[in-house]
Amino acid sequence: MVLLGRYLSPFVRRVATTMNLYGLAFEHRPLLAFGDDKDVIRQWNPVGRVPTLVLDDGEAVVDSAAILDYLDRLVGPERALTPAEEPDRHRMLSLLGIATGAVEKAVLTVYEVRHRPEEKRHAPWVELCARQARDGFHYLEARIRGPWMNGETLSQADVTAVCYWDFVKVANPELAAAMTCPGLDALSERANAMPAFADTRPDA
Ligand SMILES: N[C@@H](CCC(=O)N[C@@H](CS)C(=O)NCC(=O)O)C(=O)O
Repeated sequence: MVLLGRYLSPFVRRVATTMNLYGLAFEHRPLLAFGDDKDVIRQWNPVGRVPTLVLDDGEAVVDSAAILDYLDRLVGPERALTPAEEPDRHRMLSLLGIATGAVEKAVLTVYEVRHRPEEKRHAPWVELCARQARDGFHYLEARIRGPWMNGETLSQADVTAVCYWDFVKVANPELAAAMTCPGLDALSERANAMPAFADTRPDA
């Protein structure tokens, strides 16, 4: 399998980290979803976005949630980091949805600076995105129930929360500093001590 996209992308990183935790071998191609690389990604994904996972038969799986679901089915319910059974499953998927909403809003604050000239930025829109990101990460912060998000056992909630939180700290440090999430900081430190996370650091 070949994973397209840089680890600075929180969506790529959560896929790569999950593959590491599952012990699944893959080739990593750190393509940027902008510029010339986008045309390379378009060979497998018409919208040129990452992560895109190219399977051994050349078929591509697109969107990190779809890729995680594919990987979970590959390793089976006993090893999957997202529970297969209800009610745990919808609770986990809902938490992941909130986390993804929060980081998507943080990504927009970064795109605003990187891709829009200063005179064309709309401050109320940026502030709204920052607020949604803050509210989402504060929700995650309040949901930590032990050494890991769900208590004693590492789950997809930890992989996703850590990859997303680390992204904000690297890509928009001012936004991260304004949030104050000591629980997520501690979670990140614990997770990044593990090779599965350390090997995918966004700032590497
Ligand atoms: N919902 C998608 C989001 C993926 C995404 O936003 N990827 C960004 C990189 S962080 C991207 O490809 N941006 C380029 C673009 O949207 O054209 C997922 O979870 O995989």
